[in-house]
Amino acid sequence: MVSASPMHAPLNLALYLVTDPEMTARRGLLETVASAIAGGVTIVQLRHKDGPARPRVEAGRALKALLARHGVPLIVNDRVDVAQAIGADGVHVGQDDLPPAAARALLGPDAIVGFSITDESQLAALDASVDYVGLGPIFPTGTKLDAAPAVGQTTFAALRRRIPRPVVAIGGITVANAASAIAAGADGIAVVSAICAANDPCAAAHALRAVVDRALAARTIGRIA
Ligand code: TZP
Ligand code: MG
Repeated sequence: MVSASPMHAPLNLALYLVTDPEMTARRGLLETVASAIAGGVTIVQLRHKDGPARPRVEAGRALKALLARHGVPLIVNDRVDVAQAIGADGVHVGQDDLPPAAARALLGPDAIVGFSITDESQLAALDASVDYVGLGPIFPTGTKLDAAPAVGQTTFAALRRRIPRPVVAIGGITVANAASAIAAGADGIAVVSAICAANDPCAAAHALRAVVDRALAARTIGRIA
């Protein structure tokens, strides 16, 4: 059993925006994220897979300043060193990145440490240093070319029950299927294209947030009844 010991403020994973440099290029990273925050995004991950660290750090510092004004946490994908250089709130590591415990040791007790799980074999790697899990892909996605196969709603629900942590669903989530991710036990949804590639990121975020809030409320009422 994994015991929870977060030192940071309670996490709101309801609508987790993962940025993509190409999809946000048209509008600009900061403008896209600002628009998405106005629509109701609750947490943001800077995901910038390729290229040198310097531009990533510069973009990240500007993003951190924007998010701090709105009280929205900034998570950096993969790179603990970039998270430190930016003064980000935490890091999200996958199976091939620094182990969560190493990320925690470097970033300290106040940092948010997220961890990706794509299948049952990876559940064992979950330890006390992990604050939340990104579980998926729940649905097929064209955004991450090396993504694991989509698990679907039923397998997602079974995996989720075995994770004693808040879980954010990721992969192929749109306004049409977001409610089913929450019904499968997710505490929130993480999206890239549904917001970054939207014509109006604010409207897209607003629509997603409304679906998530409704589905979370329905789950709470179901539990009470
Ligand atoms: N990890 C698993 S699926 C995925 C990541 C980063 C991409 C999700 O992108 P989209 O556009 O929301 O399907
Ligand atoms: Mg990674």
